[in-house]
Amino acid sequence: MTQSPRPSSAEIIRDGTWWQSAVGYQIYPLSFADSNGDGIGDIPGIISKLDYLADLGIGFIWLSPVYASPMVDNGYDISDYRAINPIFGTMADMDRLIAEARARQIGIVMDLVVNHTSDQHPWFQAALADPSSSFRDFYIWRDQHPPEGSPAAIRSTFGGSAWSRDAQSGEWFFHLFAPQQPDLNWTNPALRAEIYAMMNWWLDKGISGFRMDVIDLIGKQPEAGITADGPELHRYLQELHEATLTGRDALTVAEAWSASLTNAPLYSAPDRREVSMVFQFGHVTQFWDEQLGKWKPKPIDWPKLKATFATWQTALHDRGWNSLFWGNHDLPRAVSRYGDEGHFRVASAKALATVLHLMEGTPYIYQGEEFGMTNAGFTRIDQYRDVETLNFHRIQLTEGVDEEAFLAGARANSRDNARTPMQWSAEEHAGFTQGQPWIQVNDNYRWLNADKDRLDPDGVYQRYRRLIALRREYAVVRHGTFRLLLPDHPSLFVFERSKGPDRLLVVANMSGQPVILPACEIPQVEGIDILTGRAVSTGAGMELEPYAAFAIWL
Ligand code: TEU
Ligand code: CA
Repeated sequence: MTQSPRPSSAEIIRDGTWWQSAVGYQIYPLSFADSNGDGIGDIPGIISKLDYLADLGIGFIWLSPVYASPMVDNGYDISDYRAINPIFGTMADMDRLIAEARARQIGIVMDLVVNHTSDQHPWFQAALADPSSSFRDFYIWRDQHPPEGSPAAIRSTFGGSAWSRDAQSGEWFFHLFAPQQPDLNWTNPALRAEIYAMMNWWLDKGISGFRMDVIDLIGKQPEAGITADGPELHRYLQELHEATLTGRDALTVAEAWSASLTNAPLYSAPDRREVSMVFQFGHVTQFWDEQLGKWKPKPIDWPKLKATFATWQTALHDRGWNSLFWGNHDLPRAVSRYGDEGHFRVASAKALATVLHLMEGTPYIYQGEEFGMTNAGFTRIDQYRDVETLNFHRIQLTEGVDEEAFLAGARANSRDNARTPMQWSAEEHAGFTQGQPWIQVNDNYRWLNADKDRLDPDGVYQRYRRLIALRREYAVVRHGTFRLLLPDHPSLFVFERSKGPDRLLVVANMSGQPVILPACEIPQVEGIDILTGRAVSTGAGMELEPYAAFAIWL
């Protein structure tokens, strides 16, 4: 048995880029903080919470879309890339947000939605008004609906055909999402030039980067049945980088549902000049049903989940860069999906944070995750607002799925689970708004809120705060190699990070049962848990409480 020593690594960050030591925080503006009582979160609301975020210690905000939009898909349908949606505020508010965030050393990362626009965008309006206009070719058209079964007969992510008819010209346009979100034609160099000019315009305003919405779809070739990962994808990304990012210290994160162990390094390899990192979804989709997908989730299988993380950790070490996340605005709440939202809510939220934040990569926190917010718990379809959920409700009921079965799937995986308002306090509407919230607040806000959790030294928020600080403090957390121990254990998540002489052991019980530490593989140490400062021991036969999680120097 050894007394665990402090590592030799320096406190000052000398390695890597700024985003390799920073933690991101995603804000879904509709549901974050409402400043004017209309029930809708807004930019002044975000500004009022910057001190909260600075205290948490985050390095940048990923801001979901605030651009002008008819809000068919909550802003992922943009009608003007250079204007702010009035429900969120003004361009002056946006400039103030950028400046106020920067004053607190927080960068703003904008959502870049350039796979498609809104059908209300002037480009699409011009394309509709005059089929001979140069804007017609900014979008994707064909004369006829493709015959069923042919390669071009692609389905939309939100249900139904990906082709819709323009009544005036009789031609069909392509949309991988809602019909109100026509896909842009990236084969057109004039379109690409417009996008790059717009990106430079935002970067010149002082933002710190972009989260690139479904960017793996821009190389699509619908006629060949190719959507994700098309042959031109990486050429476009390299061109985009050259035209916008060269000479800037910006962060780019590519949302890529198609990212695989083989193609992920193509995006984020330092010498390829594409993006800083990808969001890959291996740990998400591995627990979806083969037929019904997210609407029929499988239970989490920890050995499989650990294997996925371990493979990605190893695959991208020195060859790319991982992004790390449990949730976002499209996914269920982390603690509800991977932990226990009931009896062990606090412990399991902390265990999830611990294992994720002590891996290599840039971690992202989704608003409310930092104090353990749970799924919406909606029981009726009229409580939902999300276009995807409402569409699939209609479609699946027509196909014979029964209402209760659909609602059970939605309760587990609807995007609205993450979109209920931030629970700031025990005040009415959780302190989110003085008015009527656009979507129902989770009933549990009276006892589950930021104010309450923050006061608890053993709460979820303080654990996140500590983990964020540790990433800045220790090079081994940022850049250490990863080694999974006990890969087959059904509930223990144990791994070692090492860099030079520094070795950190992370141990977590991801179950609601006490677990006895097995003798094999785990080194025997007694020492101080770097998360809590309390004494811990990893001796064989030691009992770990449900969802216990600690980290100790070897
Ligand atoms: O999401 C991509 C996407 O494909 C999701 O819609 C996802 O597949 C779905 O939730 C799984 O059922 C991005 C944005 O994050 C999402 O909010 C947008 O709706 C979508 O793109 C279109 O812009
Ligand atoms: Ca408002």
